[in-house]
Amino acid sequence: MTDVQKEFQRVAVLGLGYIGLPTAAVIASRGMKVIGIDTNERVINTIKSGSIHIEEPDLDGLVQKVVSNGMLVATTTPEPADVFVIAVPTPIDEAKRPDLRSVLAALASIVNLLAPGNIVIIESTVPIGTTEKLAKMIVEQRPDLSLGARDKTLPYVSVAYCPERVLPGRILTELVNNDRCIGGVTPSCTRQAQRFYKSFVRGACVATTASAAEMVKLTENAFRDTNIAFANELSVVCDHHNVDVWEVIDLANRHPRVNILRPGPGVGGHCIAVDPWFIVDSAPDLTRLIRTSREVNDSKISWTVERAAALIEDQTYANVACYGLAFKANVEDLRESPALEIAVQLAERYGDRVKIVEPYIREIPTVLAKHGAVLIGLEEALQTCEIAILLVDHDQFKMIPLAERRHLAVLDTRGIWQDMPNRL
Ligand code: SAJ
Repeated sequence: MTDVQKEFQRVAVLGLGYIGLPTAAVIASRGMKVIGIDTNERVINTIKSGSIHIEEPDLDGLVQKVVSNGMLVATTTPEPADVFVIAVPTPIDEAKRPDLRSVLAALASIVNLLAPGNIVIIESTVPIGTTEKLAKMIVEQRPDLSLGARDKTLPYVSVAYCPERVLPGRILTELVNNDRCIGGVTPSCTRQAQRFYKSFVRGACVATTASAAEMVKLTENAFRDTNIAFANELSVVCDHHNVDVWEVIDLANRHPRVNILRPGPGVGGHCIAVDPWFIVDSAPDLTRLIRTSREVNDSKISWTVERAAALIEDQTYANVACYGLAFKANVEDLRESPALEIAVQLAERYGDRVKIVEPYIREIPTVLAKHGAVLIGLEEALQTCEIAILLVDHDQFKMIPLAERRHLAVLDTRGIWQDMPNRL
C-alpha cells in the first residue's frame, strides 16, 4: 500500500449507479476500504450479495471480488470516512432545468459526519457555481470547519469538483486511464483532491478551479451533441437531395481537419441529451447554438418515425421489425433511448405488426407490449418481417450480410447496412 492509500483509508461513495458503483469497486480494488451508499435498498441488497444491478463489461467480477474480500461494504446509511465522493444523478425536470435534489440530499446526509482533514468531492454533473454553493452550505452548517488549509490553526475540510468522463461500455478502463480535471474551491482543496485521484487514476489529474471543471464537463457533452446535431441536420438535407449522407460524411472526413460524427435516430442516454440544457439554463440568451443542437437532435425522432411510416404504409400487410431499442450500440441501457421512443410511436400506429429485435433485453417494455408489439429473435425477424427499421448499430446487426437482408425494405438510421463505394 502506498502512503497516499494509507492516508485515504476509508472512502465513502454516495450513489451506486453507472458511475458510483464502478468508481467504488475500482477504489476498493486498490486497497482502500469503501463504504458504498445508496438510498435504494434493492440496490444495496444486490451489491451485498456480490451481484450488480447494471450491465457493464467486467464489473460483475470486480464487484464480487471486492464485496467478498470485505473492501466494499454497501449500506443505506452514510458512515464517517476520509473522502466522500458524491456520484448521484442530476436529471433535468419538465422545464429542462437541472434537478439537484439528490446532490443536496447526499450532502445533507454527510455534513454532520465530516471531520477535520476530510475531502468532499462532487462527481455528479452540476451547473456552474454549484460546488462553491455546496461548500458554503457545508461551512454554514459546520462553523467548526473552514474550507481548505488556509489557516493551519483552523480545522478544515477540502471540497472539489471532479467530473466523471467514462463511456458506458468502457467504464472500468476509462475510469483508470482517462485524464481527470480537478477543481477545488480553493487551491489547497484542489491539491488534496488531486492526491486522492492519483491513488487510483493512471491518466493525468489536471488542476483547475471548481467552476472551470463544472464547465468542462458540460462543454464536453455539449460539443458532442452539437457535432451529432450537425450530422443529423446533414442527414436530413442529404435525404432531401437524394444523396447518401454516409458516403458524404465518409468522404468529407478524409479532409485532414474535418471530423463529423454519425447521424442517427436521435441522441439518447443520460448525459449528452441532458447536459447541454444545464448550459442553456445558465445563460438562455447566450446559447442559441447549444439549444438548437438539442432541438435538432430531438427532432430526428419524429423525422425517423415519418420515414418509417412511409415505408410501412407502402406495404400494407408486411410485418415490421425494429432492430434495437438501446440508446446506443452494444449496451442494454434503454434510458432516454430514441430507438425506444421510435418503436413506441410505431407500435401505437401499427400495433402487433411491429416486432422488436433487441438481443440485450429479455422482456419487452410494457410501453410496447400494451400496443401488441412482441420481442422476437434475430433469425425470426429476418425470415418473417419484410420491413426492417434499423435503430441501433449493435455489432450483431452489423454482422448480418447483404445476402440475408437483400429481400427486406430497409430504413437504416445508423448507416451500417450501406454499401460503400469501391476504394482503390
Ligand atoms: N451518437 C450518435 N452519433 C455519434 C455518436 C453518438 O448519434 O456519432 C448517439 C448515440 O447513439 C447515443 C448518444 O449519441 O444515443 C450518446 O452516446 P455516446 O456514446 O456519444 O455517449 P454516452 O452518453 O454513452 O457517454 C457520454 C460521453 N461523453 C463524450 O463522449 C463527450 C462520456 O465520455 C461521458 O462520461 C458520458 O457521456 C457522461 O456520463 O457524461
